[in-house]
Amino acid sequence: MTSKPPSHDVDESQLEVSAPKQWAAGIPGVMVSLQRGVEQMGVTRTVKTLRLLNQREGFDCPGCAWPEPQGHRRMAEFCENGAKAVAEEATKRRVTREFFKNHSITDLATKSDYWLGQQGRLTEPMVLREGASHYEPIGWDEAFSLVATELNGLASPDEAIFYTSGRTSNEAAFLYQLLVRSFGTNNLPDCSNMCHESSGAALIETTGVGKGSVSLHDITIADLIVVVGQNPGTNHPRMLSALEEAKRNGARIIAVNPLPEAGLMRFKNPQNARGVIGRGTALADEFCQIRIGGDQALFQAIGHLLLTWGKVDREFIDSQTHGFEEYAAHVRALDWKTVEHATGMTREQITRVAGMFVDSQRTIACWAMGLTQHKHAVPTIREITNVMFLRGMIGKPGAGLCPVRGHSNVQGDRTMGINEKAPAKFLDALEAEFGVTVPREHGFDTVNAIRAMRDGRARVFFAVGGNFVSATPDTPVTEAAMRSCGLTVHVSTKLNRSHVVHGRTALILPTLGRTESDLQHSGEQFVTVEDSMSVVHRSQGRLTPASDQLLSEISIVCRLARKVLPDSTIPWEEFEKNYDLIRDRIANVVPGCTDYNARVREPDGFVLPHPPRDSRSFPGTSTGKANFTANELTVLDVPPGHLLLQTMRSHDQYNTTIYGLDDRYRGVKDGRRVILVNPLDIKELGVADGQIVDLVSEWADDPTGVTKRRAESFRVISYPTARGCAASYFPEANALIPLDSTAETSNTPTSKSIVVRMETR
Ligand SMILES: Nc1nc2c(c(=O)[nH]1)N[C@H]1C(S)=C(S)[C@@H](COP(=O)(O)OP(=O)(O)OC[C@H]3O[C@@H](n4cnc5c(=O)[nH]c(N)nc54)[C@H](O)[C@@H]3O)O[C@H]1N2
Ligand SMILES: Nc1nc2c(c(=O)[nH]1)N[C@H]1C(S)=C(S)[C@@H](COP(=O)(O)OP(=O)(O)OC[C@H]3O[C@@H](n4cnc5c(=O)[nH]c(N)nc54)[C@H](O)[C@@H]3O)O[C@H]1N2
Ligand code: SF4
Ligand SMILES: [Mo]
Repeated sequence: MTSKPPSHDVDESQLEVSAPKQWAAGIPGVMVSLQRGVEQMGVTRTVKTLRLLNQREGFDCPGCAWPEPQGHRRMAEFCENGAKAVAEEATKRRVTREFFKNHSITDLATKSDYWLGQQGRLTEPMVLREGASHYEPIGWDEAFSLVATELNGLASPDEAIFYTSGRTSNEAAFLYQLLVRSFGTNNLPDCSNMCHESSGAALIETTGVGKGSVSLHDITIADLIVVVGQNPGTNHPRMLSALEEAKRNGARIIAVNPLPEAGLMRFKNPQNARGVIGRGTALADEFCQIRIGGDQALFQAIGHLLLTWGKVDREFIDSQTHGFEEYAAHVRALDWKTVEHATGMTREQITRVAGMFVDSQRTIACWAMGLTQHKHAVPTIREITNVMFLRGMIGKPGAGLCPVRGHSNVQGDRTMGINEKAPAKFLDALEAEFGVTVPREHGFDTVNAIRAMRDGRARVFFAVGGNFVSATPDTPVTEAAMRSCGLTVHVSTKLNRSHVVHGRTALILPTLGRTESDLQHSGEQFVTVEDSMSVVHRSQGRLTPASDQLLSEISIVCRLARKVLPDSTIPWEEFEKNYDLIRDRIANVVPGCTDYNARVREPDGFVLPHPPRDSRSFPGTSTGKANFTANELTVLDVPPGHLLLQTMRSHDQYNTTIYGLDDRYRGVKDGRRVILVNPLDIKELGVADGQIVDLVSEWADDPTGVTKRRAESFRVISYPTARGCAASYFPEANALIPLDSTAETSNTPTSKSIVVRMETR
């Protein structure tokens, strides 16, 4: 096996298609994780690294935000995709100054994110000076001075944008927002704006807390688990182990998805005999093949039936909720024809599903991007909370709301204040603790940040992690926005497209990853993270860093702060030397973090408070009760000749990081430019399976007057998706998503519902 990165970019002509799989994981999963590990890290390093993954004394998986079990941990407490995430970071491949000498920026700009990522870890700070053709090395000190000069030369701090992706540790995130706010702006967009922002918005309004209300243990003791708009087999693979345990304890599972995802159907757990040699465990008892965007209608209909049957928890409704009458009046007037049209499901199946809610004393609703990235995402999630409130399914064992988070620390970053609209109470506490004055006007979220750059209202873009230009919508618009900046800066581990679509001057600041040891003045440091179920715990890398020139994200923030804010009285230098000092401050500022240093040192860390979960109380809502809401039903209609396209992840990618070119469970091999279409739609639309088409998106309401967006050369694949609905991979299809097409309230791009047409080439 070789550790040489691919020298060619993706050749889509090699693409092969086979039938979608009926089950997930099993032995192929184990084989792939080992193979990827050895390719990138060699045998010894693979063994050493995987032994520490998700262990108490080791590091938190840089993959998704699924929690680790409390108490006993298995030797291998990770999944195939966790192993891939680690291999990607702990790779032995290196991007050196010679690499940048050999590749001009024009050359690099023609490469795919796959090729760029496969070149290996970044090893030293690099600068692309104004008008230069190549990145060249720059010392750390000079790099920080350059950023400080540019920032302090702006007409207003609001002309700078400070993005965060969700891998940043709590400590780094806390100091980063402190720096940004001390500098004078709330322009703190993050990946959450494109992800679970809709969940946060809906849950804060209805429950008072923008986070999920269940623990991992709750999942295993539930009677009924509804998995809506989520593909756990690929994106949260260890969730399948929890679902398996729940099934063994007698739970039933409803899967709601336009695609029959293998991981929702059957799980072969490689850690037990039944999974290795047997047929594994069947998961979904009921598969609802819903039309894209039909979930709001489905949950309104379930609410309607529960009310009609009188199968509601009167005691909970009377004592703990607000707005019931208005909600009840609204859903009583349900029109079944509209529901059947919106969902593509039969009344009979919806009735059966509602019956399963009635039969269950402990229900959990899980969801992810299939719900959050639509125009009506927030009302859709509010509709789920309505149904759960009707049955009293919150704040008791085995029941509750479970938005399953994406990035491993995206929830922690929010808790630490990475939020363009941080609550006033948080800002008050920050001011009191540090004796600073911070701005109060809301900053730019992701979409507004792009608009500001596009319109010349923002001139400096600084990112801790992520791949902004590939992850965001309307690729040509976003790229032009980035290019219009005076300075773009990326704190990164790996090369990506955001480094090669740059401002007048550009900096790459290479940083330590989760797997690597972090040695500071007071000794080896650890950091802390929060998972999707509000558990805060330690993470400590042990590997020798990819290069001796790397700085931790915390060092980068502290050193930059000293240059940008030379008169600051905040002890940045001390914070860098000893991360305990940062945690002492987190304890004083962040709600629920009292005694932080001691509690994160407990073997399993600690759980942040959550009143609805802990005491069935709702002090955080406007009414002090759980709020029912009456939501106008949205139905996504497409004109004849068009499809509703969702953009999703393959099994071989982590967002814009492409691990490989296969989507094993869906039967796609060696290529990514595909559109999955129902065979009946293929026929009706006059194209053929295997044909290459251009995708054209048409958005009639575009305020900028652009009506057509195009993504070229996608192969049509006949696939059992819901009628009228199609699927392509993100980020290849992002050019089709209009910047201004966003969710109401949360402003999240509508990445899961774009009206497209296939145009024959
Ligand atoms: N290996 C791996 N793990 C990851 C990631 C990764 O890229 N790779 N990304 C991480 C991140 S940041 C996130 S946010 C999560 C994302 O986790 P997911 O939300 O599972 O990711 P997506 O691939 O976007 O899948 C969305 C699912 O919703 C379905 N869907 C689409 N539209 C609708 C709809 O209208 N209704 C319903 N009911 N379903 C719909 C799709 O068919 C698909 O199964 O995963 C995290 N974990
Ligand atoms: N069309 C479409 N667009 C989408 C989505 C979709 O479903 N469809 N999903 C959206 C979602 S849910 C999300 S979360 C966003 C993701 O958006 P981002 O978070 O911006 O993107 P990632 O691809 O996760 O970022 C990858 C880069 O992070 C850097 N990195 C990795 N590890 C570290 C680290 O430890 N430290 C630092 N400093 N850098 C690191 C590497 O350089 C890598 O290239 O994309 C969104 N975009
Ligand atoms: S489920 Fe998520 S966090 Fe757990 S090992 Fe897999 S990728 Fe990592
Ligand atoms: Mo995400």
